[in-house]
Order: sequence, then C-alpha cells, then structure tokens
Amino acid sequence: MSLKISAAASLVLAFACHQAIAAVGFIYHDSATTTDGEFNSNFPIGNLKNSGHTSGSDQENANAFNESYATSQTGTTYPVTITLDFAEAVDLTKFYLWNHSNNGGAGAPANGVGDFTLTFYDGAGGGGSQIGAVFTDTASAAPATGLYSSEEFDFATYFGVRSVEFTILNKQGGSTSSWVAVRELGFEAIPEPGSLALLGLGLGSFLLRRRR
Ligand SMILES: [Ca+2]
Repeated sequence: MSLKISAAASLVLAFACHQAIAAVGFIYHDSATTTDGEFNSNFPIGNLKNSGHTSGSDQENANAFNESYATSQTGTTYPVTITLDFAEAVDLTKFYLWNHSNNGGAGAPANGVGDFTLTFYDGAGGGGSQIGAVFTDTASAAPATGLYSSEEFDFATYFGVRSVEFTILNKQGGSTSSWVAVRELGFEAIPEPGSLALLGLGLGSFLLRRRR
C-alpha cells in the first residue's frame, strides 16, 4: 500500500476511525438488572437513565415528584446489586451518581446510597473476568431541595468493560432499613487508545498532504 495517501482518503480514514470509537464522554449503560426488585412499577430500574443527561454537571430537581427514581422493594435486604450492561466494550474513568433526594416530600435524602462498590467485568451481566480491583466509596446525601448535579467518583481507567456491578452496601448513615433509591447514574468513557492513534494517523496524513 502506498504511503502517499490522498487527502480525501485521509479524511475518510479519520472519519472511519472516529466512527469506530464506540462511546466517549458521558455515557449511560445500555441496560440494567437488579437482584432486589422494585418498590412498584412507578420506580423501575429503567429510571436510572431516564433524564437524558449529557454530562455529570446536568441537574436534577430535588423538589420534583416525577417518579424518576429506581427504588428497591420494601423490606430490601442488603447488599442491593444492580448490574449495568454495555452493548460494546467501553473504557471507563469516572462514575456519576445523582443520589436519591426528597422526591417532593414523599421520600428523603436519607434513603439514598451510602457505602457502595463498583466491580468491572469484561463479559455481559457480570460475567467473564473481573477487570482490576473493586472500587469502593461512600456517596454523599443529595440536597433535600433545589437543583443538584451528580457526585463524581474518579478512578484509574477500567479498560474493555462490558458490565459493571453496582453494589449498594447500605443507605445514608449506614442504615439498612428498607428501600434504597437512586435518581440517575452514568459514567465517563474515554477513547480506546488504538482508535485514538488511528484517528491521529488519519488526521496527520491529511495535514501532511495540505503542507505539500
Ligand atoms: Ca432517573
């Protein structure tokens, strides 16, 4: 193959490489399941991604009773495990959590997540091999009123993730009394190193052509 790639071909290559990057920036999981059921059909697991956020800075309204939470069943036994699946392998470097809030007075921030872990797998549904070490942290309570952004949890990148087990060990203050709720969650994905290198190669050859 000739190294004299035409400018047009370079652009096509760059575009093709860009398209090959599965998911970058703020992303939601593609599907989710939980071992602990739901409070009722108004608070299904699908509510973890029903706000249409595009960044962790996007805000939820603590005052709104809009049935936008995923809530485990009454009499929940802990830990509560939520398995988040991705249709394609992604490289994750940050977790965004919009914890449970007041829900217009019907609930309270105390019913939000307390201690939790994230376990990353290279197979779907918590299958395949575990990637790296388990991430452990404690979530802050959401405000009882007003607008609020996500709480961000940074970690060294987990590469090639197909599923994440989000394990809620307890609620705010360490309580394990009945149900726990989450308003919304997401992740930050970075480009695969290979895709980024190819994108650079494509753009680089295009710029080289322009300089001649
Ligand atoms: Ca939601």
